Amino acid sequence: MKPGILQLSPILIPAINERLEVLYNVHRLFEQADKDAFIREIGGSIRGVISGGHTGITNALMDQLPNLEVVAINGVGTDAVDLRYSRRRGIAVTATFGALTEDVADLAIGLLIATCRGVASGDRIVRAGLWPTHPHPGAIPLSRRFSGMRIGIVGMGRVGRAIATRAAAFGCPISYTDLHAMEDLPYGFVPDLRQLARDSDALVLAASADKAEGIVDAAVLDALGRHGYLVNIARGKLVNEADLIAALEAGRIAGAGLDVFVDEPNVPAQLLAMDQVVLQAHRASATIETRTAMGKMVLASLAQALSGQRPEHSLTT
Ligand code: 8YV
Repeated sequence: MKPGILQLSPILIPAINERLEVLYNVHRLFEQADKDAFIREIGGSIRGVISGGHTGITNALMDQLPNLEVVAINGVGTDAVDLRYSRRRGIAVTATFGALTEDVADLAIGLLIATCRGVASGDRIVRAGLWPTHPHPGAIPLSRRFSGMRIGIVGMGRVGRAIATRAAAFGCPISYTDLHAMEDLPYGFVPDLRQLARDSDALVLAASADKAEGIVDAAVLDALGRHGYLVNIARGKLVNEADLIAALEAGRIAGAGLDVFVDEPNVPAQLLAMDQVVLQAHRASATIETRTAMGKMVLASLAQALSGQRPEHSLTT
């Protein structure tokens, strides 16, 4: 009999789904109307789970899967899976490290340029037929230059480093903060986040959310200042969203490019109404290339764990 796999969120690459179907008895929880009844029915047969990065899996659900051997996270964030609990139960938790670095860094740069150059607001002006009314009020305001901007990166992991490489090619001086300075990097290390914000024209969040909730608060935003931009391609909860909204509303920062939010997929109404904010639906890793690479890593992790090997990218076993 094929091992039972519980899939918690969709995978949009047909070839990956086909391969999963060939190898496993795949149960798609997101397609079920009565999820509790479904888990009661098939929970005992589940040996592997595929979860999203930011959606993860609760301990309550893992409790209902007594034969669970592996949680393969289709992403790099491990903040939504309790690693300590998984370790205690001997469950391997794997992630797709390295697979999404380039695309996430690309979108960070895209959001930086879109935000400071007013790409989305410019698009809205053209679509609304306001271009011919220029220079009347409501027409096209000047934007800000990206090349040469001082960029402060929060979190110098794989993604942070890839953002730095790209921004450096635009002539941007780079500084960063992390738990410690990294000797192999040519960029300035600023231990204090508020100081980093003060020294930067744009702050880019690329940190893991573990133990870092709400680190970007009113004080950090005020340090960034009224000409400063915030870009977040990491986790919404790194930012105190109420403080961010207040700072944007009052013009205490210039704008924000956001791919992630505290309560996805719900985006605060105030942000939706702001012209100086560029919004994305948590899709920095959502390219065919990256999602294919991620899917292949998920397949490899499941195969390794369910054949009794230690998965190459396990964090817990
Ligand atoms: C994905 C992510 O959107 O890697 C992560 O942690 O948040 C994103 O890459 C998500 O994991 C898709 O399942």
